[in-house]
Amino acid sequence: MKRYDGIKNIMEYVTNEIVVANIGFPSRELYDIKDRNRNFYMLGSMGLVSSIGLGLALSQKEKVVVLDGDGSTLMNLGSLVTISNQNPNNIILIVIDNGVYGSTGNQPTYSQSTDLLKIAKSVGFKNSYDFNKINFKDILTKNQDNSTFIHYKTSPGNANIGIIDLDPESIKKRFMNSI
Ligand SMILES: Cc1ncc(C[n+]2csc(CCOP(=O)(O)OP(=O)(O)O)c2C)c(N)n1
Repeated sequence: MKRYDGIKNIMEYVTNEIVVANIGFPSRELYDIKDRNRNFYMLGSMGLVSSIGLGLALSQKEKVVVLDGDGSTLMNLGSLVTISNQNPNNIILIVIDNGVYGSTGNQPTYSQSTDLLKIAKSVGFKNSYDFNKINFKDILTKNQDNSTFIHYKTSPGNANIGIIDLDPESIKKRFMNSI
């Protein structure tokens, strides 16, 4: 199963939650699967989607689902430490781990030998799960006591889809107006 189907499985249960997606194909695939005002397509900063998600989670009450990549998570591992220590109970950080920098040509990342779920547990995430071993709908819809980290292993590969047909300013404006 590739990232596209992983995002589909996640979005099947998303209703009113905020969704923040990583740069490149994760954002493009989310746009193709379920575009909504409450999606923030992060177009620029690899590694920072979890930090943006944390800021949103801390500044308002709604649930924030973050779709990150393994390469980007590895680029900003410090963010995991910050999130687990701030511990807002309304963030669900999902790392879609395809083992490669998929958006730039499938170069392998160190997630092939470094276990991101173990890292999340070891920096203090009390709720840290393998997507395939949980009922995601339950995690998403029930109130949690702590921040949630979900590791979602997929195969490499990008969907054959178009680009996001919105300019960055519109993405930001409609997102801000929706929350
Ligand atoms: C600081 C920085 N370095 C490099 C890039 C170029 N870049 C954009 S997406 C990407 C790959 C992201 O890989 P990953 O986080 O594993 O997600 P995937 O595309 O595999 O879903 C790279 C290298 C960038 N945008 N920012």
